[in-house]
Amino acid sequence: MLLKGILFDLDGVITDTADYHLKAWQHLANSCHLTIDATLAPQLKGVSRIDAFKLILAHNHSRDRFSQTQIKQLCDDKNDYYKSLIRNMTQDNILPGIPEFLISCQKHKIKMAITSASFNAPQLLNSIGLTHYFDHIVDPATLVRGKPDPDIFLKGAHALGLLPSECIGIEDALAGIRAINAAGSYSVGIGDQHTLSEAKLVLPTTAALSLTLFT
Ligand code: B16
Ligand code: MG
Repeated sequence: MLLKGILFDLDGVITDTADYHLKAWQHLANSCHLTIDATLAPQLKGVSRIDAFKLILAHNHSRDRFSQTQIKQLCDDKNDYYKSLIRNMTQDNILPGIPEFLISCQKHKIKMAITSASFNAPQLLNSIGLTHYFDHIVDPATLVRGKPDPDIFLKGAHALGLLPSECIGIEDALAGIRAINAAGSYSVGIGDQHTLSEAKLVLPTTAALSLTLFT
């Protein structure tokens, strides 16, 4: 494959915010007497806010406990808490090796897009000063279906003017790896080899990212 584009997940790939999402879900779950155990926690990664809350409800056998209006309000509450956690984000929240990797990609004229499910992505990227590296940020509001559906990665490649097969996707969540594979891009997982075994390549941390792996 001649690599022409990279489709980056944000939370857990560029920033350490995956833990902040989980913290905000834990906070909401506690207030509703719901539990999030070690099996459920990784399943919440990468999926949209509403889908994550539905997973929490299903896991607690509480699918019908709240009305649609209440669900929307509780998701807003989670987002308010999450936003309070990321209010003071700085460059210190960028994961190891990411600035060097972005500089190297830019030098080699590789196009880059953000393919994050998060509505907070543009603001977060601004806070950490990385917006200028990216040619496009896919707007999650335009998605028909969230990860693991390939939609977000297909839109990312298209916005870069590339075929999905000319891109790699980098993800920390299984839902994201499945979406990349379904889009027809080369999937790179960041994290646990066992959890992300469906990825074409798994790296333990972002510090291991290097263009030499893909050329
Ligand atoms: P928000 P990513 C995802 O971001 C997170 O992994 C996931 O935990 C979160 O539910 C989702 O964004 C939506 O985020 O509530 O901020 O709109 O991993 O796709 O960058
Ligand atoms: Mg992620």
